Amino acid sequence: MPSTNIEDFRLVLSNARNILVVSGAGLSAASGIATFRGQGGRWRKYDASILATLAAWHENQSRVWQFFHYRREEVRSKRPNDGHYALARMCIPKWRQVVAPNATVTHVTQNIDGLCLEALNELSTTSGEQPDGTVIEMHGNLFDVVCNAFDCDYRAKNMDYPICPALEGTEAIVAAGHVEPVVRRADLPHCPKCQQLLRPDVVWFGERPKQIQRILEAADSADLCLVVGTSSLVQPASKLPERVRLNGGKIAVFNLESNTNHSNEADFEFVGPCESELSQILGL
Ligand code: BV8
Ligand code: ZN
Repeated sequence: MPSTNIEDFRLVLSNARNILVVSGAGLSAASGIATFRGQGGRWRKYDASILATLAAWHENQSRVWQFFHYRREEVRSKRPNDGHYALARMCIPKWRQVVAPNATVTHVTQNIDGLCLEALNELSTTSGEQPDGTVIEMHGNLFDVVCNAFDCDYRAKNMDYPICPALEGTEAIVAAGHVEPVVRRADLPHCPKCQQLLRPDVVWFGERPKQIQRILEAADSADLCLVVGTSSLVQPASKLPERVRLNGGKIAVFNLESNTNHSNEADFEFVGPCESELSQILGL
């Protein structure tokens, strides 16, 4: 049975040498971004996870780009919440040294909203301190694009609104009850380098997560894993805490609900909204 004792947790935290944080959609819920288990799991009449696949992309690039255009614009105005800032403080020496003086911190997020990095960059700027922890967006970022051509290396951050004129207003057309528009391939985003189609630079189901070797190394050297706001259903992210435990490390779960996939094997479980729980329990 996991402990809920904050003092015991903070003692483990203060002795930790390498901390792995694995976060999911629950971390961004308080920022107004729906979780996949919530209504974020559906878009128009589609199951979001079906659209986040290579098969969907090959079958209907117009629909997949409309989906990602919608999510880009959903996320664009969203801001980090206190949960993001608490984890960002774990990556900046002046705060981390207070609670985990001897620890390296690697924060692997499944989220593609960019809010973990935004919070870290913001705190680094305002504190004037360079982070000594790392944030890895293992499933990519909504505002990154990559060329669809196998022989072109173009990839870039693209904050354009809209990412291409033809996608603007597609959501409103469907919301008004009209048939889903078909955006011609020629009018979808194209690579400035080779003129082939661009795709969102996110990791779809069946695709290799980003920086997976680095992530596995961080898991193998971790003696503490914080599992924050994730249903732990998607691999390989969901297998990382177990990897830490098998190496003798400890697991602390932070989730709105109890009995998530890792609760029974967790050493600590803190049930509640991470946007308020995290900073309070971390002592940051
Ligand atoms: C891979 C980007 C090989 C895109 C995402 C059978 C057939 C085919 C494949 C598989 C299969 N079995 C397993 C697989 C592998 C597959 C997989 O796991 N499928 C699942 C469905 C079974 N995985 C893959 O394909 C991965 N690739 O395995 O490649 C490989 C592996 C290693 C090395 C080399 C090669 C790629 C998976 C990536 C998919 N892309 N996102 C996009 O978003 O469009 S996944 C997407 O869904 C998210 O990124 C995230 O990972 C996942 C959603 O999960 P959560 O983040 O946990 O969100 P969820 O809503 O589920 O839960 C929210 C939680 O928060 C809840 O617990 C809730 O209680 C809590 N919460 C809510 N509010 C709060 C809160 N907690 C605290 N505070 C709150 N306020
Ligand atoms: Zn190209």
